[in-house]
Amino acid sequence: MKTNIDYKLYLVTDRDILKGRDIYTAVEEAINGGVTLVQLREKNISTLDFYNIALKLKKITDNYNVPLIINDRLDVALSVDASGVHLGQKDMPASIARKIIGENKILGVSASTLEQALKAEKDGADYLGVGAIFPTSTKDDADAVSLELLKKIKDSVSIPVVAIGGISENNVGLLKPANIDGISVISDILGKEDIKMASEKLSKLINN
Ligand code: TZP
Ligand code: MG
Repeated sequence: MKTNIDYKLYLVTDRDILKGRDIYTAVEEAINGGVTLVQLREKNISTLDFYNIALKLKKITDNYNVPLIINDRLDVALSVDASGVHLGQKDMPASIARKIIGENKILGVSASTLEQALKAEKDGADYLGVGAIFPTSTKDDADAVSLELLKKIKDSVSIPVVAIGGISENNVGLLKPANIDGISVISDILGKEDIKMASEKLSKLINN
């Protein structure tokens, strides 16, 4: 069920950035530091590996009552009974995904223009991931979104808006005027030596 989802500190996983550290321990530390939502994002992986990682990660997120969202793969999301799925602009169309996953699963959509944001909302998205709001080296094909556009998107839709891309403890304050619902972070949490402390820092900054 998707009641009262807290989008404030949304962790997206990336095993490359973990440099061999265990993804399950990393996510658990991040949750202990204040992460409110987790997205499992895997690229170049077999379906079986993706499924197994998702299944194991869900046991951890369930322990903390933190929703688990699966990037791109509706089948993986449904097979482990994840809380939802996150789709990019080149993934399954949101309207079709909504039909497949039903009303009770969370549907997130990436948007980097106002048109994409409005369409995603119309197609049934529960929230938007908007970015890249700052330069990032984590996703090499990310479109840039200005702070002005982020604010415009937030003001134009009624679903929650989460900013993503290059967000760190050093620049998160710049997002304040956009009045968004949360931030989505990879490297400023999973790239840090102390993952729990990194999430605590971000959590404090967004809850201050
Ligand atoms: N989508 C837009 S930017 C991005 C994704 C997945 C990468 C965000 O990673 P980081 O390390 O927080 O910049
Ligand atoms: Mg995708």
